[in-house]
Amino acid sequence: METQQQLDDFQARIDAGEKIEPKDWMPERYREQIIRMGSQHAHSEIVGMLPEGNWISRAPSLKRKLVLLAKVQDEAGHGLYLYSAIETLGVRRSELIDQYLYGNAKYSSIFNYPTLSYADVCIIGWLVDGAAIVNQTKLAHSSYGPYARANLRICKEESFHKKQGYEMVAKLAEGTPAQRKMVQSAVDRFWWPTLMMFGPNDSNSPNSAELLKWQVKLNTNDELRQHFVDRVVMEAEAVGLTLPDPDLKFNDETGHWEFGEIPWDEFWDVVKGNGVMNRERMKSRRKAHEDGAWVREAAQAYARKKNLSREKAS
Ligand code: BYC
Repeated sequence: METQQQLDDFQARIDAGEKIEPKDWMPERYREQIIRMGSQHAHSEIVGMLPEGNWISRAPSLKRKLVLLAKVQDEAGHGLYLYSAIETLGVRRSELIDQYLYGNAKYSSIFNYPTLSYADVCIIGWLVDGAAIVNQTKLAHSSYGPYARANLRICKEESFHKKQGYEMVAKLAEGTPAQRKMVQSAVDRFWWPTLMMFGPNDSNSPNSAELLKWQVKLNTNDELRQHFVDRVVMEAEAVGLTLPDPDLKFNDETGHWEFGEIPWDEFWDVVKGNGVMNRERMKSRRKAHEDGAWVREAAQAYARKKNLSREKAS
């Protein structure tokens, strides 16, 4: 039973800006929310390797191939930092992975869109990593210590991804007419799905109130989305690309860029599993997991053997 005094003391720690660490007392609901959101974040990093991984063998030069390989590998690392952070709450990684591969855990909607050209990979670096940084820079100040620290580390790598993505976009935008057409088409296809990454509007976000009260999230979905749009409009202008929104206009009074209505029906359709690539992505991840079963078994057997010999020696 959680007493009112325990809940009040916990809230006072949060309000004072203290970090909550794994062995500290916490409400069960706080623990559940960190596990839900943090594990979804981890799954997103892992599934997020697929759209870009699709282009590793077809990158246009050795340099671009090395850059892409390193980036995709970084995303795997981000997933592992996050799983480790969430495991501190007493849940096993295998349980989290089962919920994602065979249960109903979610992952970011953005990774259910196909990468049709190499320019899509460049746009993922610029827009998708760019959106992820806006979100994760704030999550690096989240109240749960291990999750905040994982995000801090992720942000350092993610900002490098965004810069290299933008550099590739700029190169294509100043290239041949065919290259310009290819990169503009990628912007057109990825713009709205990128804005959806920030989640539903605040009025339709059931988890936000609790997460904000406990400072797991420091900003609402709409605040972060606006921050991202304000940054990206200038970046698009600088490389001569058009954002596919006729309603985009600067509001002198608010100092922000106003944008059109996000296609929410499409968002919920993708979240429910009906996006163009949902089934394909899950099929690939399940196959990779099942094909890797022998590696996990061998690693566990090795660890058991090592522990036994250590016990005998002591
Ligand atoms: N996609 O109450 P709400 C990367 C779900 S990867 C799917 O607002 P919350 C990268 C939401 O889960 C990093 N589902 O939720 C990798 C909830 O459902 P449940 C990606 C979504 O948690 C490779 C319901 O809708 N970043 O950077 O307050 C290559 C209601 O939503 C989405 C993260 O994962 C969505 N977009 O806020 C390149 C960030 N949005 O769970 C790059 C971590 C909402 O109640 N996560 N839903 O069944 C977050 O910041 C928050 O969870 C969200 C949602 C802002 C996404």
